Amino acid sequence: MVKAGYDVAAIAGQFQTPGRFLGVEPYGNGHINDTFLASFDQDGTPHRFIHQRINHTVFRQPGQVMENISRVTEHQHRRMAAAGVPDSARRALSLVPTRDGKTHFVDAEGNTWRTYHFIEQTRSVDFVESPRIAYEAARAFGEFQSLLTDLPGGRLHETIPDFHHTPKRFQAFQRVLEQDVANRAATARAEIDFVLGHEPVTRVLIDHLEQGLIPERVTHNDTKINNVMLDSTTHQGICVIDLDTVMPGLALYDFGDMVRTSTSPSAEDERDLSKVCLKLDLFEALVQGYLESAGAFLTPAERDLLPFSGKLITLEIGIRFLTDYLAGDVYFKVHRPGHNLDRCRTQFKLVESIEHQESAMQECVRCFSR
Ligand code: ADP
Ligand code: GN1
Ligand code: MG
Repeated sequence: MVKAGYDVAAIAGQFQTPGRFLGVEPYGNGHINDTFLASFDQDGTPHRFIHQRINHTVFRQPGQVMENISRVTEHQHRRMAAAGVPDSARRALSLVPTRDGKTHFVDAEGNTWRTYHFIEQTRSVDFVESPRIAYEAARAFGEFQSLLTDLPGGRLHETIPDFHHTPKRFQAFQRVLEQDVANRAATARAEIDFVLGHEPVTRVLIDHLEQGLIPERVTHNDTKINNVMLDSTTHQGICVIDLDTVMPGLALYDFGDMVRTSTSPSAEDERDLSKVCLKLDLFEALVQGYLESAGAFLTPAERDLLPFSGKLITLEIGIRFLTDYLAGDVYFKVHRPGHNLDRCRTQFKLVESIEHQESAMQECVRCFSR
């Protein structure tokens, strides 16, 4: 069967999946990889798997990505087994090996494929529906970071160098603006000025890191709300997914991306900007969930910067969407003309909303730290 140009049925046959192949369909709303859901039947027992093609334009060394992921997921499972965590099979991703025991399969065109067990009875959401969901997502991401504080085996590979180096993202934006290859700068004047006016903000976390004021940790680096699976019945945050960017980083960029994607009750590409704003009750739930699982290892300096981190990463991702719009939509998947510009506008509206509420956010963090 051919889907989206790939013979995913043939790919599925390369992995140690049980029973008879029933079918496969494209799945999920990710901007980067190609994700498919495959169903199998083993003597009347259904089994489902996620097959993914790693975007090798974005991840130049897919083998290193897979090395990181297998180290991280094995460690999560080891830690949970040691602690006797119930239902642990659903609480971390598990790779399905290839028929010859490898973590991934490289097809004749050079595409790298991997397979995960499908996490059953869960769902992912593209924006938060209630403080409970914000709390659960943040608790799950904090738990993920916490489990990785003692990851053995040395530093993980940097799967995308300088991924959250905001000043370098700013410089990349300047280069693309100068070239204006798609001739779009004139259509985004206000957004361009917004970025230029925020240059000083871009340095703050990297300066703190370089001055030794905040530590490097093993972090997820893509903690948007649809990268955590929630239990369909209890709504509990069950499993953190999308581990391609797990690498050395700052806990604050992870918390910041939770703020970006879980404090406004609107989609990332919402065109009605009146719907886009930081809701303090969602922020409060996020802080509570995150500190519950990550509070034990965060330093006072990291705690102080939690509200700021939300502003910074929202600015950073907005800069990346704008950069991609100006470059002609070469990085993020787009589904309509101007999609990246719409996404950028949403981010900048949220940055402004955060700027209006930074002191209330600060007070909220203080409350939970007392
Ligand atoms: P991308 O890097 O493109 O964002 P993801 O790894 O986040 O890809 O997967 C896309 C979507 O597929 C997720 O938002 C989630 O809904 C679903 N998904 C991915 N892996 C699993 C899994 N193991 N079990 C259940 N759903 C999954
Ligand atoms: C991408 O893969 P996905 O859709 O979870 C991107 C993130 C951005 C996000 C914006 C490797 O994440 O950095 O924050 O889109 N991932 C990569 O929605 O660039
Ligand atoms: Mg994803």
